[in-house]
Amino acid sequence: MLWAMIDERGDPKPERAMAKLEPQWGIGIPVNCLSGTSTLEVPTEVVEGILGFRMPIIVSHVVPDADALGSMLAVGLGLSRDGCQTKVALPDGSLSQRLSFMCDLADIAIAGPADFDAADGFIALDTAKLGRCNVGAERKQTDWVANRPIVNIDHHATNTQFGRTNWIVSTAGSTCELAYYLLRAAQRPISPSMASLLYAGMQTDTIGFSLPTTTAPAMRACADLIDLGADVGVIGERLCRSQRTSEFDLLRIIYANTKVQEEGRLAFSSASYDEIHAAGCTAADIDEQISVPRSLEGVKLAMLFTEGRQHKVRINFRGSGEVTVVELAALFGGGGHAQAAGAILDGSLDDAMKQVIPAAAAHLKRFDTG
Ligand SMILES: [Mn+2]
Repeated sequence: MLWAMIDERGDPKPERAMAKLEPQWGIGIPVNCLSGTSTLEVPTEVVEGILGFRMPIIVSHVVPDADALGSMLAVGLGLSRDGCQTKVALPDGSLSQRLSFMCDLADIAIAGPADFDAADGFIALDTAKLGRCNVGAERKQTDWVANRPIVNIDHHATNTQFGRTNWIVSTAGSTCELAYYLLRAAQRPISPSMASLLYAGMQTDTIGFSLPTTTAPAMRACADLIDLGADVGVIGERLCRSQRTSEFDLLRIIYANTKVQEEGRLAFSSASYDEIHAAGCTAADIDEQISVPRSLEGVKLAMLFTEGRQHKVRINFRGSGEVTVVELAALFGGGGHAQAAGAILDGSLDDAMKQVIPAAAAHLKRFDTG
């Protein structure tokens, strides 16, 4: 199985030349993106790879979250300059209601069919495997890469290194954190909008700076972004306090459908195609709702089953404490991070639940100590 072969967790520490960034202390007010206080080594070939493009398309994963969108839009804006026409891949219907404000922050063109033909390469961000790239269902069936170079930048432990150049840092809390260092290493200016986009991705992928991936360097990177003009108040309001009634109604369903098993250690919920659409939502709006079953005290393994498209059931897995879930997701052809993973099953919601819940209960038992 593919997922099992790939990459252990931990810093990959590539053995190649590094463009080491040094903090520039004592130079007063930050003048540009090079004045940050947080550092991470960015492989030179990655910097050269992204700067070598003239007409790249930036790609992230299907059902893009704030980390995918933030890194894609900020890198797209950062690379746009005389002599480089950058576009982003964002097929119709793939943007959630909640995150549409992020596109409003970024004045960047969305790639159309002619752009895909003309592109001299791709930058993939926050995307664990080629098949997850958000390029549209039809294009996905084709050889859309056509031997052109891909620079692949990600923090998923299960990344398949599908790029010609790969920079995978599975210890990073977000791809936006990596994108920040990348833009600095490439000496590209970071505008206040770009800073807000990167900050939004860092905030959401660490669940509001509440996961252990919220490291001191990550917080320093956030401080740099605030210095560069990230609007913390506006981002917080848009991400945390701007739910539409449709999203709120979907949450009611997720709460009502939540069930608990295994002495309170396994919690799961679901939403059928009819329930999602009756609430006024679509598949693009499903993401954060896993936080509902996960929020119960004592839950070690949480799952969310959603049928955003008919007979396609997406399952989000979350582990806490010592419980990892990426192996469980891999049993069903999925992948992701150690404690946050996903899979998609064909068939009915009932069948998916009947198949996955017992496997999850068995998986949880492996972590029993007594
Ligand atoms: Mn991410």
